[in-house]
Amino acid sequence: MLSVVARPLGLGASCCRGSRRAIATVISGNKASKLVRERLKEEVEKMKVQFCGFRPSLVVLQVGDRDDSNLYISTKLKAAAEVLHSIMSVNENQTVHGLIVQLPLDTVNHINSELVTNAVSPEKDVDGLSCINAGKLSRGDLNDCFIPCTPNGCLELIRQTGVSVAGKHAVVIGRSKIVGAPMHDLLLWNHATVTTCHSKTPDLPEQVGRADILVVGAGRAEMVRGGWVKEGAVVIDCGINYVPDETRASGKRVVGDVHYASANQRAGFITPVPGGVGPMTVAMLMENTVQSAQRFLLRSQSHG
Ligand code: NAP
Ligand code: LUD
Repeated sequence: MLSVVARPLGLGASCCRGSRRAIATVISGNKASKLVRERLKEEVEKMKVQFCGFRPSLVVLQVGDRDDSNLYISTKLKAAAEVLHSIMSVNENQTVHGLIVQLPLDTVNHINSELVTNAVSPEKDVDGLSCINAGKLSRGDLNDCFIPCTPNGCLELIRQTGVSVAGKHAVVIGRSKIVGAPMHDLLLWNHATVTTCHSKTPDLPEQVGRADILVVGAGRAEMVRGGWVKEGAVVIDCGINYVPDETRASGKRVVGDVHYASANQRAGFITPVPGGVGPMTVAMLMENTVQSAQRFLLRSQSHG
């Protein structure tokens, strides 16, 4: 499934140019996600020819009308029952292969997000957030589940460095259902030794200093300082934080959870924000949707 070929992107920061340290190799999520999308386009084209115009289909359900989501829906859903009803009807719709419920849910209506994500049929849960898919991932059944898109994209970016995961010490900051917890599982079952840190971890800089591979998903602007990072480490920054910036027309700019300017002096490889994990998340959502459509075709063939 993770078929973007891993290849070394060049020398890491562990190599010195004269007396000055080399700067980390930038792992481009923009480039890597483009490759994934190009490959998926070919696969979708093949399905279209082989199965009379068949197309993978994804539904993104938005609850409420948060202006930071890109999808606009005209009717505001007011109760969990309505949301669940919509999910059930998409679950039963044979022309749809993927369903995600955009998070966070509109807080005004206090809908239980656990209830909502678990209502999505596991075969269409291309976000990998239902307890069935999360349980399979935590037990190491990686080929029989949907892996959440952000951690899956992070692993793909790590693979692109050519640095092997097996036997490495990986540190994950964050334990959310969408980023930290599945990232921990994915690294573990790719045979890293994993430490997961969270808001009660008392010695974050020390833990970070032990990481050959560091994945950060804390939602804290530029929290991880360059000085904490182990020399030559692979640094993957999931953070998307908006900070005020008077020099921009928008009055703000996006930064990660890692202080990029200092961390790239010590890391071997580092993802930028923007243009790192974000575009890979979207590419992995497309990958999971195509995979779901392929599984759907296999099931319908075996049922005659
Ligand atoms: P979340 O649900 O708020 O979880 C944040 C996690 O970080 C929690 O486990 C929290 O610990 C931990 N944390 C918070 N402050 C910390 C600190 N000072 N030290 C150590 N750990 C700390 O957030 P999320 O949904 O996982 O998202 C994390 C970040 O990734 C956000 O910036 C989000 O925008 C971004 N994100 C990006 C993508 C993408 O595609 N690029 C996708 C999803 C999310 P506790 O558990 O103890 O509270
Ligand atoms: N809900 C997600 N909510 C928010 N950034 C994403 C995301 C792409 N159910 C569900 O897609 O997986 C999800 N499933 N999430 N997120 C965040 C989270 C969800 C965030 C950023 C991007 C997906 C992205 O493409 C660009 C980048 O990093 O280059 C642009 C960033 C910018 O604002 O400039």
